[in-house]
Order: sequence, then structure tokens, then C-alpha cells
Amino acid sequence: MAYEAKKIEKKWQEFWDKNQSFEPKEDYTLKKKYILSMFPYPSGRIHMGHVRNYTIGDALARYYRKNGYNVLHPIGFDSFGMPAENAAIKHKIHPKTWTYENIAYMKQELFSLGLSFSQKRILATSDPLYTKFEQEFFIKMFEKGLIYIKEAQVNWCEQDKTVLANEQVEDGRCWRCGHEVVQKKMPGYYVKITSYATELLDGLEALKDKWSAQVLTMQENWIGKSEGLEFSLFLDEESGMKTTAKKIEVFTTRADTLYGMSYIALAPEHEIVQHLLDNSHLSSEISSKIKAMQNQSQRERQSAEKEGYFLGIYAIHPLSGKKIPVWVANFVLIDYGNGAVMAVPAHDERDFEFAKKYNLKIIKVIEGQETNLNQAYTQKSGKLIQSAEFSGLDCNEARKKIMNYFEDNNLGQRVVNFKIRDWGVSRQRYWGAPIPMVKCEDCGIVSENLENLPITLPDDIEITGEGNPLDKHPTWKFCTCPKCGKQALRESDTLDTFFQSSWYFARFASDEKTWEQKAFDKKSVDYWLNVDQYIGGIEHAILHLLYARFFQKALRDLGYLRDSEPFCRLLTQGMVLKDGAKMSKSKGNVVDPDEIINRYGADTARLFILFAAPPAKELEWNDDALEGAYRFLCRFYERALNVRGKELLKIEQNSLNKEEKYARLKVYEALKKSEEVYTKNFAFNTLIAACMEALNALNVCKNEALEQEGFYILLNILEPIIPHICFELSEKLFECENFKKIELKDEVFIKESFNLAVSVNGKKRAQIEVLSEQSEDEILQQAKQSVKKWLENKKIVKEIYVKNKLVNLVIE
Ligand code: ANZ
Ligand code: ZN
Repeated sequence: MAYEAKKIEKKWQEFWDKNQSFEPKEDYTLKKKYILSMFPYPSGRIHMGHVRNYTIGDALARYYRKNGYNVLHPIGFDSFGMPAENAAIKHKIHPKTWTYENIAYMKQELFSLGLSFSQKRILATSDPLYTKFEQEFFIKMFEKGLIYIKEAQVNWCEQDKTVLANEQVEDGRCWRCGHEVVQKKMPGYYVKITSYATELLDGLEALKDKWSAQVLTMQENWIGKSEGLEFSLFLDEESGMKTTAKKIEVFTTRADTLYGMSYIALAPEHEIVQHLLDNSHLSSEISSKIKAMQNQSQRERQSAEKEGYFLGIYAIHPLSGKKIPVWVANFVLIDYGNGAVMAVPAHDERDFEFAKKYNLKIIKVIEGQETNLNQAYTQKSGKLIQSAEFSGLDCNEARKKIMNYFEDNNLGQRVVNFKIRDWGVSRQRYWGAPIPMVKCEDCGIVSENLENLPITLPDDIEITGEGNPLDKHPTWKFCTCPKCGKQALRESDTLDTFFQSSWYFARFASDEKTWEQKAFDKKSVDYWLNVDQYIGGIEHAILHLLYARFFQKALRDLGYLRDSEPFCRLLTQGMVLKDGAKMSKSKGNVVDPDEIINRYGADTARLFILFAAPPAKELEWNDDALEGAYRFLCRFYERALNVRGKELLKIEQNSLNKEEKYARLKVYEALKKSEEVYTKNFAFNTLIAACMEALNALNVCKNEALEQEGFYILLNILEPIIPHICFELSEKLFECENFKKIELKDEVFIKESFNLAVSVNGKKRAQIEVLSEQSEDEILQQAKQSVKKWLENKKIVKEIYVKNKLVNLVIE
């Protein structure tokens, strides 16, 4: 009987379907595992990256289910977003139609892979029911001050005609379409992620060894905690006349370099600069140069040469009392610290470059190795010089002393700054969750009443790609004020789609029978959360994974959830490559999973993907290896069908010969490895290799009882990876539809050993103990080691090994 993948896979998929084999149980006393692979965007078809992501998750879910856990393994669709609108423009199809057609197709694709997802908890984030609770969270966060409106410079993508969050700008370009991002001043809603900055940072500690170090570092850098001193410099009297401000506040992480300050640099948007511009205190030439700087994006400024202008004013050094010139400079950021820098060219590279260009003083205050000043000495070691009473101190000690001095004398204070910025969530798009806010002439900005939720999208819409279709809709935005009942205007912006993906894992954890009534059913989310194992791409290291961590904490503080971290363990899978490049439509190097499944079957696709590389590493596509995986399954199937007897025969370990013991050992080694692979290191490739080895060993000894036991165990180990064929064979061989857990037998692992005499030139010099499965090479190595002193400076001319008896080494 040949291996008919199609037939077998159809049969078992129907069986699982009919038996609802993968639904989570409602018994909350059972030990649980929540296994989640990041949900897909419904772009139309699944790709190999999805196959990899979901196969890894499925293997884990099946493993735990088989081992007696109550397993939650859900799937959904991240279904709002721009591609649906682009499709609408291109193909004249409604975004909703396009999205839900894609979902239907991809669902069928996913289930054809034999993925053990719950069927009852499938959701799409564009479902009105999902929007309803999302809007509820928005309103609760708004009321709590966790969401606010501000007019600010935003990243604007001309191509997509929408605002982008900082996290969505990659190298100055739109993360989605690659178009250059420009700066634009616009009002919008912001999520106060910064109020959780400390907790988001501190929480990383507990994730060590559970999340990849790379992701942890990326989050740490993005949050960007920085401790230093904030202090004021007063303007001298003459300068003070020119501007209403009397002082400049600066932030420094290097208080030890205070005596090396030789100029102050202000951001072009700094209020003092603005005041000088507005009151014509600067020459027209300099004014226009500064205005040009203001119009540049942060990105342009960073890549441009350092540029700045003396503002004609001076500040007083707080310790020395010296006059310090104040400049405007393009490298100072307005939204970091105080938008002003005490510049120390001797010890900071940027300040140095600027000072060289404009011939400003360079005052060395830390003794470094080098004597000349061709570059800044930026190391945090050395003794202070030219620093009044602090001279002679080690710079690290001096930093503390100087900060203490400032605090003791009310000159300044220690502060902590973060690089992370609040998350702008307003998008001028149609296919998104409407922001549930209303503008009333009398009441101002008011949130919708909860009983009016969800605020849904109108279906009759024209999408042209220009402007926001919701804003242009003839009637949609006209509503009544939830507070006073007067005519009012609905907010026409929709939410960033990352808002939806920030809480879907928690929605999955809630019993679907309560989905209509509430965001979360407390009992079920407390049981299922947090996610025990999350699996997804490294590209989400900051965006999604940071937002989700924030949401978890915010929803905890709103009383919805209990835990502080959403994802207990995180596995970031590597990319799928072909010909060395990431598989992508634009490169034209994609392999369609449907084709593989049609040609070889889902089990072949699954086996190949888990065998080709460890999950965290990149996976290079290889047609031969795919073919190889298929041939292996054919052989495996045919061999298995030779096994006789439905009841496992008893095996007497002592009665086995050497080959048989070896084969049994290989089977049990694979079994032992399986636990470590499924629960700890996910090295599926090595587990599959161990199973192949065991099969080969069984083949050699041809012992019926051993083969029977061997297949029983191997089917058990491999079921999470190649489920259809394993279910089919265990039904055929053992009449079981489920796999019992098999205990490791110690006696199998007792390795047989024997003694060997080791002679040099025929004279016995040592005796060694070797294991029966050791190779001749290994035995000879061990023998030579045991008679090392007789071999010193000698050349071995002959090595004789008499199996199980002796080794003789002949030397010159
Ligand atoms: C004096 C100094 C001397 C500094 C020195 C550094 C080295 P992190 O660590 O990233 O927080 N700075 C402060 N505000 C700034 C702004 N708005 N735009 C650009 N630069 C700004 O960086 C803190 C340092 O960056 C601060 O410490 C300040 O320069 C600069 F040898 O002060 B430092
Ligand atoms: Zn009103």
C-alpha cells in the first residue's frame, strides 16, 4: 500500500473537525498551556513564513495536548489596514469584501495544513464585536488620561496619505510602502505609553532567557532610559533684555564635564530661538537660515552636516560664573530632555565637530591618554583637571559629587529621561476602527456613550486614495453630542491597526460564549493568560511587542486583566529565504504553500520546514530537501505497515542482542530528546534526525517486538510534527486515536561495556573500559590516551584492534 497523503490528510482533518479535537476545555482546574503564533494579516494567501510560524506553534500545541494539558491554540486575522484600501482603488472591490474573502480563503489554507486551531475562537479584528470593546478601552483610557489629544509634528507618508508612529518609520521611510516620510503639524490622539516607560523597561528583566536577547536589547534601547542632571543657566543681563526667558534648562549625563562647557546649543524650535526670531533680534540672513532648519525633518538634520549660528546672547556658567555663548544647532532635538545642550567639545564627538567647524573653545577637563586634541576624549575614565575643587577626582566620583553639589545648593536636580515617545494612533483612513469621540461646539471633545458602541463604518463609501473617505462621507460624521444632545461631529480618524493587535491575545483567552457581552470573561482570562509560548517574526521586536506589553499593563490597571506581562516566553522564528533573499512577491522568489500541499501533502511541508533549520535561524528553501522529506514519509509509511500485532509485545531487555539493544537505545534516546526539544530548545531538526537514526537501527535488527515498540514510540514523538500520517498509522497499527504517554525505561539506557587490553609493541601497558556502541576510531583514541607516556615522541606505525579483545600499537 502506497502512501496517499491527500486521502489520509483529508480523512484526519475531517475527523478532528467532527470531534472538535482542538477546542480548549472549560475545566479551569486542569493544567494549561496557551500557545500562540502571531496572527496573520489577510493579504490573500498564506506564504511560507506563515507555514513556518504556524507549524512551530502547532507542534508545541499538539505536544502539550498529547501530554495531558488543556491547550488553547487560537487563530485570527489582523484584518484592518491599508492594503484593503489599496485593493479597493486598484480592483474596485470594497475593502470589507476583499478582506473577508481573503480571510475565508486563508482559513481554508491554514486548516489544510492540519493546524490544530480552535474553530470556535476565530476572530477578525475588523469584526464589529471586536471594534466595540476596542472603543470601550479607548474611552476608558481617554477618561483616565492615558489617551490625550495634541497638536504635534507628525510623521506623514505622502504615498499612503496618513500619519505614522515613530515605530513605523524605518530609516526615514514608511514601514509599509517605503515612501519617504515628511514632518507635518497635525492634531491627533496619543497613547501615553511614556507613563509606563519605567515598568516597560524593568519588566524586561524577568523576561531574560525567555525572550531572545536581541529583542530585549532592542526594546531596552527603544525605551532608552538615561539618568543625568538637569540644571538652569541664567542669561546675562544684556541677553535677558532680548528675550523674555531668563534662563536655559539643559540635561546632561556628564555632569563631570561641567567645567569643559564652552557653548550652549539650542534646538531650532527652542522658545528662546523663536523669541529672537519673532522680535527681529537676528540678522535676516541668519533668521532665514534658522527657519530653513526648522523646516527640515529630524532625519534630514541628522544626515546633514552640523550647522548652527551664534544667537548673540550669553549664559552664565553656574559654577565658574564665566560667560558662555549661546548657539542654535541642527543636532539638538527639541523633544528630548530640554531641547538644549551644554556643549563639551573636548569630551563629546558632536560638540567637538561643531566646535572645530565654528572655531569654538575646546576645554579639556578629563585626563585621557592622548595629548593632542584631534578628537574628543569620550571615555568615562580618568581624573578631572581644570575643574576647581573637583580637580583630581576620578570622573565617575566627580559626576556624583557635582550632582550632589547642584542638588544641595538648589542649582539643579537628578532626572531620568526616556527616548520613547507617546504613541500617535490617529490615522486618516477608512478601513480601521473609528475613534469613538465626538466634537461638540458647546461641550468640546466628548467620548461616546458606551451603550452606543460599536461605532461602525459606513458601507457606502468611495475610496480614491485622496484624503480620508470617512471625513468626506455625506452623512456619517454628523451625530448628536452624547453629553448635551446637540448636533455634533464624529471624529473621522480611525485607529492605528497596531491598536487591534495589542490585545487580541487576551480576547482569545476569553470564553467565546461571553464574547457578545463583555470584553473579557474574568474567570477564563485569569486561567488562560498569560501566553505560555508566543511565536513570531523578529520584525515585531519593538512595534507590536512593545505595544502589547503596554496594553497588558494598561488593561490591568483598568481592572480587565490580572498579569503584567502578556507573553511568558517568546520564540522569534527566522525568515524563509530562497536563493539567499527573503521570499517576497516583489523579488519573485516565492514558493506557494498550496502547491506544496497539493503535490506532496501537508505533512511533507511540515516535516521539511521543521527539519530544514532550527526555528530561530534563517531557512533556505531547497527543493531537493522537500523531495527528500516526501520520500522519507513514503518509506516510513511502507515500513510501518510491516509491523504486526495490535497489542504491544513484552520485551525482555536482557534477552536482546547487541544490535537490538542499540536499536532500542536509539528509540528511547529519541523519546528522551523529544521532551527537551518540545519544552525547552525547539530544535525540531535534531529530533527528526534522531528519529531517522532510530528507524535505521530498527531496520538493521529486524526484531518484531522491537519494531512494534519502536514505531509506537516514534509515532508518538512525531505526531506533533507530521500529525496526519501518525494518526493514520497508529490507527492501522495499534487501533488508537490518541497517544499514551510512554515512560522512559532506565534499563534501556544502561550501556554495555567491556574491557580491552592495550599493548605497545606487544607489551600490555593498560586496560580500558569501552562502550559497545563506540566506534573503532573512538576506541583507538581512548587506547592511545591510556598509554600516552609510552608514545611520547614516538611515531605509531601500526594500530591493531581486535574487536572486544585488545588494542596493540606498534611504534618505531
Ligand atoms: C554634556 C555632555 C558632555 C554630554 C559629554 C555628553 C557627553 P543620552 O545618553 O542619549 O541621554 N543632549 C541632551 N539633550 C539633548 C537634546 N535635546 N538633543 C541632543 N542632545 C542632547 O544623551 C544625553 C546627552 O545628550 C547629554 O549629555 C547632552 O550632552 C546631550 F562629554 O551633556 B551631554
Ligand atoms: Zn455637547
